[in-house]
Amino acid sequence: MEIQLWREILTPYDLAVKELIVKFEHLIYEHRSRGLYCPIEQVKGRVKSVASILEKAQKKNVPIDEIENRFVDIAGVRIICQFVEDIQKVVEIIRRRTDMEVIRERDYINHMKSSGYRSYHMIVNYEVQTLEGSRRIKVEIQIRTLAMNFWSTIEHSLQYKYKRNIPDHIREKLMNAANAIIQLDNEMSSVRSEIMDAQISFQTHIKLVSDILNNIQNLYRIANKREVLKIQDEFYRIYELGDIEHLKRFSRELDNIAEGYRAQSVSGDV
Ligand code: 0O2
Repeated sequence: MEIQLWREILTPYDLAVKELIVKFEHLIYEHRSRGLYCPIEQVKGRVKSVASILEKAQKKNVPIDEIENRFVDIAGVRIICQFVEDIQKVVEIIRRRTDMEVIRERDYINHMKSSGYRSYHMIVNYEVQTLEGSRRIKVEIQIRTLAMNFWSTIEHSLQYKYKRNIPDHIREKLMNAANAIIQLDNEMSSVRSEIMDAQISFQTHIKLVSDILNNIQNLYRIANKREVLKIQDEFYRIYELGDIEHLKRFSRELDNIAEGYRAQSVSGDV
């Protein structure tokens, strides 16, 4: 790695991170738009700063021109899940994908680091297209729960503050906090199905209402205004009842009405 060219060197890493974020966010979108629970809650990513690349190289005694070969986390993507069980689901999704090749996995969930750090790490090869042609980039994907991420963020800041020599009394508190996180994640797992049901029905409700409103809006263009106003009033009435099954029936009836109008307008066109 030539330091004076770091901007150019890091460009394909930046592209890999951006593409992967789009892909994982699209997975969230696909799940939600089908009313399915998504094991991914949030996706973030970053390209390691040149300062931290150099610091790590110095610490690990890696010559500058070997950095790109030896470091697997210049490009990093972090996937945050709600529940510990979701982590394995995400791991399986990544293993099945054909646009990334898993080359290494480290399970710090079942094998917590001595610091108290927990996360699942996967290193993948990911191909990007650049001006110079295609490049295979190594990306480190860290998968962890919201609670693990909270712990790790705090601990990372402390490592920075104490230049990686965190005093023992703070280490001890961090270890206690890491154990509390395990307990918190376990408690949350025990109500996972209830939380998942609540979230799915919330999303279904949002999608249903937006489908109905779209249908009503379209009807304004093709149907008799008095009839649309009647439909709208009926919608408000059913909406206020707060009964999802009632709303689903209304949505199906509305689909039929809209279909009828569309058929009429097509036969009128002929
Ligand atoms: P940063 O600043 O987050 O980028 P390798 O990456 O394989 O050459 P390493 O570093 O031993 O060797 O791999 P490991 O242990 O899998 O760690 C990779 C990354 O995991 C780290 O990158 C951190 O992001 C995270 N990590 C690992 N251990 C800890 C820990 O104890 N606390 C916290 N908060 N994060 C941890 P970097 O480059 O060390 O740091």
